[in-house]
Amino acid sequence: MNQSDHRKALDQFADRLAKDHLGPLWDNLGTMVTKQPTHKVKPYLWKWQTIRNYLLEAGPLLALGRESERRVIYLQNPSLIHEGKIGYATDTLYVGIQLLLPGEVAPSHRHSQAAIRFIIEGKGDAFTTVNGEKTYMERGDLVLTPPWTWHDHGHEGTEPVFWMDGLDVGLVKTLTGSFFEPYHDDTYPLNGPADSSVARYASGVRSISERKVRGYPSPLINYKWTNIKQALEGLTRLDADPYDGYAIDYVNPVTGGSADARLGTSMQKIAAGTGTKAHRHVHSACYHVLEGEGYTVINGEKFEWTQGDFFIVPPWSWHEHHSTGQTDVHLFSMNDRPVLEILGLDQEEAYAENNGNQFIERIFQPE
Ligand code: 1HN
Repeated sequence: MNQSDHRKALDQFADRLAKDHLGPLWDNLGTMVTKQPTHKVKPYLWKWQTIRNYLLEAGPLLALGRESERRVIYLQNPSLIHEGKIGYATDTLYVGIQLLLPGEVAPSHRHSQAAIRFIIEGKGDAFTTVNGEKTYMERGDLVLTPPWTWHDHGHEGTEPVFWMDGLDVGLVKTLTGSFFEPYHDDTYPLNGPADSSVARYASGVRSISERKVRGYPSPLINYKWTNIKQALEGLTRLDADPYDGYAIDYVNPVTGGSADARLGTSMQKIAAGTGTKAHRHVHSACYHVLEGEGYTVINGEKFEWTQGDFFIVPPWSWHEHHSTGQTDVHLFSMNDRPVLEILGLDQEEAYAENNGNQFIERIFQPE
């Protein structure tokens, strides 16, 4: 048989297999097992003022209740809207921005997705309760809602409160693990004074009353910005990480592992006028600019940001951060690293060329 007859015979054989719902691995191995991670997630950037204005418009338009439990506008990555599917921020991660107005109640429910909140505007008079612990939310705080915990939000103050919601919606959907249950009442009963876990754990130590607490989920539900900022200041006496600047992971104070077992959370400080070298890793990340201005180069594309903006670093993508303003930059980010690490799938690589910095080939333009 010559080569083309041979190919024809193999193709005809594959057609016969397909009729019996079978496939030849010799034609498909390279698609199934790629040499490096492949995906459709593109980086994207959303401006804070756009999101904030839409939310304020949605304020009087949407009353909260059991019909519409949360006033949230989510980041819809344009590269992920296909085949009629809702696009999230990445394949695994979902990010929404929530507005709660004075006096409102976002009713209690629970779900199997892990959730975190990062407070963008708030003076400590709106709150979340998590399984009966009420915690007041201020700008810069990270609040945990571990999977299957009852949670509702309320507001005792006078100004609108905005926060970032991060959930592992895509991951849980892929793993077919989604469960949701509304609570029979708007609010879940309180089981003690407000912010008791902050009182017991906030300095990385624990109150002796907590000796019997086991590690899951994290007993601390609010990582106060004042404490995190102080921790970052402490780090500046040491060398900065070449790829992340001065950076911390939020951790569970009992286990030392990720604060939420599935959603990774970090805060990094890029000192005024400095920048990092580029690297890439398998885990993907959603960034929120808490303060400062600068840009991130992702696979040769420059994403310029200022306070409040959101951007995506897709899996296995070169990225580096640069501060351009007079003040230090603080970047909050959420990622899927804990899950990839548990599965032994995370990898990291440093950018070797050009002394570790990418050449800028394009400037990001919104689609
Ligand atoms: C959720 O429960 C909240 O509790 C916010 O505030 C956003 C997005 C998807 C699924 C559940 C909340 C959510 C969510």
